[in-house]
Amino acid sequence: MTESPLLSARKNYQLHLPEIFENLASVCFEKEKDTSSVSDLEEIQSLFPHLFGLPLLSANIAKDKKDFPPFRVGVVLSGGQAAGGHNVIIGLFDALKTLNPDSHLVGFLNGPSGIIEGNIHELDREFVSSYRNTGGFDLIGSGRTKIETEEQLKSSLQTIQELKLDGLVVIGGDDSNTNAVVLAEYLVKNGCTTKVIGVPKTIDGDLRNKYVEMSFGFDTACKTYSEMIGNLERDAISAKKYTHFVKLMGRSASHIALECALQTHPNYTFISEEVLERKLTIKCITKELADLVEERSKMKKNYGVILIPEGLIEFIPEMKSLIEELNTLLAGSEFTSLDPSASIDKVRNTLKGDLLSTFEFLPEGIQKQLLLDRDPHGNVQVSHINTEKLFMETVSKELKQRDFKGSFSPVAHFFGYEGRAGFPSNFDATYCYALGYTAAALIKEGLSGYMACVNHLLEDAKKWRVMGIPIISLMNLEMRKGKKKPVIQKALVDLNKGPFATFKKHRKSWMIADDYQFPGPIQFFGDPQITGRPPEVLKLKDS
Ligand code: FBP
Repeated sequence: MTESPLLSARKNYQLHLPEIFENLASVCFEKEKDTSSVSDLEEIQSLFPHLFGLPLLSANIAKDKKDFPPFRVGVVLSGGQAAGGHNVIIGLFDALKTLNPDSHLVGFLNGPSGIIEGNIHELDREFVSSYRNTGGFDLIGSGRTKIETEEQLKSSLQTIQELKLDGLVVIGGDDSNTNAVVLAEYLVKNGCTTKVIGVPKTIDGDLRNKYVEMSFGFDTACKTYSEMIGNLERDAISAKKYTHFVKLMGRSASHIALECALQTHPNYTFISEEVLERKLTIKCITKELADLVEERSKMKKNYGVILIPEGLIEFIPEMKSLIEELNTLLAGSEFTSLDPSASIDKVRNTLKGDLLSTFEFLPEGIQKQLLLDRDPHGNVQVSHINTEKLFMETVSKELKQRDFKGSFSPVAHFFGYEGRAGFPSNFDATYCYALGYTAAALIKEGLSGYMACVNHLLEDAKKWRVMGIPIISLMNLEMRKGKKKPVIQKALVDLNKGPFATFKKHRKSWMIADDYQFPGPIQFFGDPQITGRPPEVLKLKDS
């Protein structure tokens, strides 16, 4: 099959690197400051005695230039797809070959299970280059296996030793980077010198802090969704008959919904963190939406666009308590072999008081979705819960009770998987290539338990700053599968500043005035200031 003209053009897109990498062999890392963990210091130190307290590092150029022996490095893609992952691998490959042309890069197939099982693919230039600037993770595949049992850790160690790896790069989100540091600690404890480096990936945008300004994939996902939301808005003002309920991917935090709202100005956008702060119940949310539909209808606007972050369900206080209780119940052995209907009955017989009333209030479809298996990291699979349909149903009922005379024709959408594998934006493509180089630089300096970090992202790529962040410095203890576990703390939307404040200032006028914006498809060609433009939330972060 012939390549599409766009695919050919994308493969030739020229990637720029931070200036410091012009001299990769001389890149060294200098201490910025000491670190500990976000909280639970004692417990986390006892779990990671070898890697706790590593310093925060920033890259510099050493005076002397060293020669390096060939490196042997393994790379794994972990968790959900995020556009740009292929460029991390290509950046890593190019950097290792620059350090020594005889270096080897092996890919672990289909996620962390590839490490446990020793399932690898030796990567060569021709093969990796054919994936340059493409989306998805099909170069080596991905998976969600959590390396946690002694047996899994032992098998991983064995694979790493058999392959004689100098380094292992784990490209993943908060849970996968947690996985990376657990493995790094295990390797040190067992006298293995292989260095483990994490790379911040996730469309959710919640792997973020003072230094990691953005996880890769977020920009492409938001631009993809914003194109589609803009199209729906155009459709809505053309036909004037549908109210579109759009659920947007992004497991917990509402960064994606906020970014898409800033790009497209829909009539209503839920920000889960605010719903939690305002302690909104399903009833309150339903009332607010019904009020909006009525008000717009009075102005003959029987249409609209509403954005719902997929994590919303976990932030509604009554649902949060219910989900926490269900997580604990489902972790119990008596639930493991039950079919969905039997599970619903058992849950009904076990829950009490308010928790039972909340559960009973939900449509049966949602009840079943809440009982689906948790992912290997213990997360509720919110992408499978039809929150948009839940609110379409409750708002319809509410309007009937109010004897609403206008017309309300809701249409459900879920924009999720289609945002994770498209061609990376110029921003993500360039950022990822630099992250791959950073991972190689950290390994060559013999560092382990670090996350590759490239920041100052609002500046020209040449001026981006390169750092190493100790993964443990991002960790706290959280309840997972009924037990306290060390995990990277998710960054939620900050309700006190920046992007949210801008959104809050304008949202009232967007409710009624139809200030819809139509960003159109991702721009790949033209003025680099426009095509390389990073997400709005990053631009507004310090405002
Ligand atoms: P990561 O945290 O692994 O990056 O994945 C994020 C995500 O895309 C969420 O937005 C979504 O809820 C989830 O993955 C879907 O998971 P799956 O691909 O297993 O259905």
